[in-house]
Amino acid sequence: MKLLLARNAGRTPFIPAVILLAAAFGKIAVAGVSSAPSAPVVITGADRRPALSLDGGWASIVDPYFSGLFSFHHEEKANGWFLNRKAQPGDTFPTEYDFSKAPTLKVPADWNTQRESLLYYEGPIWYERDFTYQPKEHTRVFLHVGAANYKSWFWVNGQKVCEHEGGFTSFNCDITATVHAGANFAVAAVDNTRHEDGVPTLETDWWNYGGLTRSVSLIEVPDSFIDQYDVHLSRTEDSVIEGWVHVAGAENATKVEFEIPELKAKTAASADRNGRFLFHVKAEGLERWSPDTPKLYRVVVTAGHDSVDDLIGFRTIETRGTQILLNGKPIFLRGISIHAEAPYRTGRANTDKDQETLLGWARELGCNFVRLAHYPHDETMLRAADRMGLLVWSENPVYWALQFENPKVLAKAQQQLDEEIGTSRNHAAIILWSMANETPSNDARTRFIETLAAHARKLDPTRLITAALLVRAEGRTKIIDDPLGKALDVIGFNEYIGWYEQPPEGADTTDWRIDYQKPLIVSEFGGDAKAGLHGAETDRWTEEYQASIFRHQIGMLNRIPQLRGMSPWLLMDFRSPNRPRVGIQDEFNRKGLISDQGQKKQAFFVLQKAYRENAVGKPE
Ligand code: GCB
Repeated sequence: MKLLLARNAGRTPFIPAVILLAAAFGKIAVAGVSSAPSAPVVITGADRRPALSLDGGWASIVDPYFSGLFSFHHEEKANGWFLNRKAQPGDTFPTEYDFSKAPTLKVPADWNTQRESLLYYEGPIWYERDFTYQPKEHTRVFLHVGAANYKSWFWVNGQKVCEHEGGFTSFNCDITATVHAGANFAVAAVDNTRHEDGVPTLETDWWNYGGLTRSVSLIEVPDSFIDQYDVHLSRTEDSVIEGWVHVAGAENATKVEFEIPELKAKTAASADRNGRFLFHVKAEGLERWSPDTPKLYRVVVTAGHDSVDDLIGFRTIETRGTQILLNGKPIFLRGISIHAEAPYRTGRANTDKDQETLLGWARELGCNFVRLAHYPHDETMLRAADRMGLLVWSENPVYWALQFENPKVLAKAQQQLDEEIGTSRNHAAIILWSMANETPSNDARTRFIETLAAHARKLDPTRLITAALLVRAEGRTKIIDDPLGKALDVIGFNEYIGWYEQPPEGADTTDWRIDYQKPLIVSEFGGDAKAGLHGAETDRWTEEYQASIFRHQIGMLNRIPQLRGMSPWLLMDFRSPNRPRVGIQDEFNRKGLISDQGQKKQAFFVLQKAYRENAVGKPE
């Protein structure tokens, strides 16, 4: 699209047919020549900004061939038939793309679970919604998109404002120049087509939910505003809070202030010429955040006319030899893996209630830790984890076999990491950034993920870097020696003894050789069971069989001295097209300890007992 805009500079402006048609049918007035859209911006604490919600019903047009954007010779519409015809006054106009007649889709939500005909849909869908707005002086307006899977394009009043790739991170499009007083309209095209050079790529084991899956809003900030800030507890100095604030469009010597009113901690100085303000402030009497005391403080950052008010907890996380230290003390991570699948209704989880249900179950299980697989989860999930005291493993979607040789794919993974860390860096709950899941061991892969790990460390040196590795075997011995381990602080590994290999008792005679003197987390183990299906312990797919896997696994894992955590696969059943077994899976991965309808399976209680009685793992 960008290319095309450039090619057509000075000629008819590029405006997709759907927008012209919306205009033609009385919904809109088409704006003039579109200026080149700017790249989306990362904003920390966007959910703490005053906002005009654009959630609710959006008119929707399903466009499997993307004919709204491409002509019959698959060229961008700038020179296409629709636009040329439209350009001639008096022409009648085909009415295919008429938003005023289109049915609505709910936002935020995946489209797949909203309409039966869209359950398997992979392709583009157009969204349109009207809104009224009153511009204010010296105010910038961003269209904030919580997530749009996988590629998305946005226009406001007929002008393109941005495009984005990556389905699980939030981004912000500057619409200051396009929004006007009174009636406005926004159009989005969202395309969940899978791509070989995508992140993730063609193969995943989850449903490819498409759409504006997270909240959309308009957020207002002053001309010069705080786009990103990092606030954390010092690892080296007692009760010292440090970090930085970045002011976008800062004028020389913009005054920046950082304050935690409850602790009477305050500091102020001028931002440097790059708009950066580094701070370091004593916070006597600070209560540390932990799973037992998830204390959050109101933090106020002010820069010139801008001010943002956040809720932040303070804790440290580090490793010492094979230990993980939370607030300086060894901890064992009693965890569970979670997909962003909504309890009871399926589809994408994105409400406070969804997240509280999922994390409430994790708490009930006895967890102090959750692995949020396999992509960054919604901001509402991270806020809930902060509130409820659950430590988080946050993961980018480098899943299975990407095109590791392709520099464009690396750039996409880095961009998603920038967005993940840029938006989530102040959540006390997050202790681990995970770079990848089950990637094939080869040089290109190792270089790719080492580059990501170095990038993540640069963005955030205060957290630990991990990845879920694959394991190899020599006879009865399982070996963890993937060269990627060198780049990690904490080694994650997945294994499925009792399900994809051997009966559950296979775990009893398995030995482990770990080639890294680093803390170890078993990031996945488990097996499928259909809730309510009973039988002998040897009968696959039954609750008894799954419970047996958990019993034998726990026995085996207790024999690995450096094990410091676990996040079995997984809390709740989730949709996956890879799971077609009729009557059992019915396109759900059934490795949940809880069904998608909330029924707890026997294995839930096996793990709960082990966690509650501290019968698994040792912190040191
Ligand atoms: C894995 C993957 C996870 C799958 C799981 C399974 O190793 O990491 O995404 O869903 O196995 O159920 O096979």
